[in-house]
Amino acid sequence: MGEPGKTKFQINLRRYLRENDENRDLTRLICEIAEASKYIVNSIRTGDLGVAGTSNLYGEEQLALDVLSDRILRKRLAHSGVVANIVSEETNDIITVSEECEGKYSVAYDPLDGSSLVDVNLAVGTIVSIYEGGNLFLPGRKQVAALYILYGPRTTMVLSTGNGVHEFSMNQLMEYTLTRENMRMDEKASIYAPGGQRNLYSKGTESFVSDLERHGAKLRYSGGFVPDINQILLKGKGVFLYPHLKGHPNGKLRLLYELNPMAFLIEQAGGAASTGRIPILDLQPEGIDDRAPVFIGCKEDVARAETMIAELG
Ligand code: AFP
Repeated sequence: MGEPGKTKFQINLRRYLRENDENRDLTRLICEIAEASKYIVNSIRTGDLGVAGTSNLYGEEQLALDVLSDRILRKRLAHSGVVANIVSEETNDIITVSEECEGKYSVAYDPLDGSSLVDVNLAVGTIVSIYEGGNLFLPGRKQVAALYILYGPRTTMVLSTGNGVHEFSMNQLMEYTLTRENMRMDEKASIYAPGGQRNLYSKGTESFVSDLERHGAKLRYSGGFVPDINQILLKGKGVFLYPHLKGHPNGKLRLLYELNPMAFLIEQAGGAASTGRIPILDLQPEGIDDRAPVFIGCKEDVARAETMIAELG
């Protein structure tokens, strides 16, 4: 399949999805998100870092880039013709695009996760979770697709539609072409990314991290969920945690548009994602601002975290 002389790893995103018989409307939705990312990456590279003056649901000051990225993504989704409902980290409630949900998709996204890192020139990303129909409050296991776009030295999209996890890289024509196919996690971590204040860790989490260090795992933490997860996935040997903390039993990360999409991708790569007690993808969302603790990465390490938390809390 494919043009003679054109290796599989030059195939662009739309052609890859088509050659893998993906649903045409889902392909259209994913390609619209890819298109939006071109404008987001340009706004990051050249955009105004000034403060927008408004604040989001969490009371966090919205940087102009947050607001701009949200607007870019939302506009393309709203005009795609295949979207029913939208939830964004930057807005306070569900945005209804179409009352007719049959045959359409609903999307939860964080348009610029880690935006506070842009003004110190660290990598940030867009995270997207996609469901069939109009209901965004389904367990993450019901996602039909999840992706993130990492705005780093290279701009890459990591995507799964339930048939493995693949990386596409933006080329000089700003087109995404396949660069890694069917990425797989190893069983054991050699790096770990410990979010949250260590002095607020429970005994179980503290014991888990000490055990990682005893086994020689190295700390790799940037403060950006997308680059930190991307490093763990591409190296295949890592675990990220933003655990339950004293005073913050649900940790910090949001379920709908941070944890569910990343858990879907990592499970598709043979890894695991847990609250420390149950799989992230089995959680029943209650509201758009749901948060949960998370241990995500190599299966063996996530299982060991669950054991230690069961024993020590
Ligand atoms: P922002 O999007 O508000 O910058 O938060 C980013 C984030 O949600 C996630 O990307 C990081 O993993 C996490 O916060 C880092 O949190 P800490 O700053 O508490 O380590």
